[in-house]
Amino acid sequence: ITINDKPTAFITGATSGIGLATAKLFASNRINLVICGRRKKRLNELKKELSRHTKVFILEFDVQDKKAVFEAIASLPDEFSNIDILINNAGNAHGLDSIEEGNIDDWEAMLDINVKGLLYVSKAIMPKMIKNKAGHIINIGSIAGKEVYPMGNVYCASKYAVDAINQGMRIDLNKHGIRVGAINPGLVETEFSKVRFKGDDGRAEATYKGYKPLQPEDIADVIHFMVTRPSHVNIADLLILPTAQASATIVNKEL
Ligand code: NDP
Ligand code: 8X3
Repeated sequence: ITINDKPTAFITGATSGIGLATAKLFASNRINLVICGRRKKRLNELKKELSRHTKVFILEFDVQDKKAVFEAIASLPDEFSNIDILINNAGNAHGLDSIEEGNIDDWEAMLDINVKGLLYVSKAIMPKMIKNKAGHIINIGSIAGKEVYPMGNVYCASKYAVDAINQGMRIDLNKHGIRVGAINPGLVETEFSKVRFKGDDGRAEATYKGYKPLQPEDIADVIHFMVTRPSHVNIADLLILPTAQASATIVNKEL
C-alpha cells in the first residue's frame, strides 16, 4: 500500500458478494475498514470476524437516502474519518424485462442506488481526499456499462452512467492527485441474481449453471491489486470476464 502505512478503506455493499470478499481480503492485509450496508446483523457479524485482523467500523444506511448518507459519513469517528480508499460497490439489478414491460419502481431503484447512491457517497467522502491531496476511488461498473443486452435496458443505463461518472471523476479529481478507476465485471456468482429475480432462486441459480462463473474473491483480488500499485500507477478501467463468457450474451456452457 502506498497511500498510508495504515490506510482506511470505505466499502459500500460489504454485506455480500464482491464487497464482502473485498472487506475480507482488505482485513487480512491489515487495511482499516468502514463497512457499509443495510443489513445490520451481517455487518455486526462481519465486524466481529474481521476485528481479529484490523480495525472495523460499521455504517448502516441506504445509499438512496441522501440525508442518511451524509449523516452517516459525518458521524465517523476521527480514527476512521480520513478515507484513503473508497470502493463504490453497492448496487444491483432489479428485474430483467423488456423496456415496454419494465416496472417503474425497478427503474427508479436501479438509478437511485447504482447512480445517485454512488454520487451521494462520493460527494460526502471527496472533501477530505481533496484536502489530503490523496485518495483512491474504485467504482464497480459492469460489462452492462460497456454493452447493452436484451432486457438489460435500465440496468445497462445505470452502469453506463457509472462508466461516465468514473471518467468524469478521474478528469475532475486529477488536479487533486486522487486516483479513480473502474472494474467492470461480467458474470460473478453473488446474491446479484437473487435480487434481480426477486427471490426466484431457481432462476438465480440457473444464471451461474453449466460453466464456471467468476467468484467474488476473483474481483476482490483485482481490487486489492489496484490499491497496492505504486502511487504513480492508476488502473483506470478494467473489464473482467469468466473465461466462458465472451460478451454480455455469449457464454460457452461447454467449458
Ligand atoms: P450482491 O447482491 O451480492 O451485493 C450487493 C451489495 O450492495 C450488498 O452488500 C447490499 O447490501 C448492497 N446494497 C444494495 N442496495 C443497497 C442500498 N440501497 N443501500 C446500501 N447498500 C445496498 O451483489 P454483487 O456483489 O454482485 O454486487 C456488487 C456490485 O457489483 C454491484 O454494483 C453490481 O451491479 C456489480 N456487478 C455485479 C456483477 C455480478 O454478476 N454479480 C457483474 C458486474 C457488476 P445490503 O443489502 O445489506 O444493503
Ligand atoms: C452484472 C452482469 O451481465 O448480468 O452487472 O449485467 S450482467
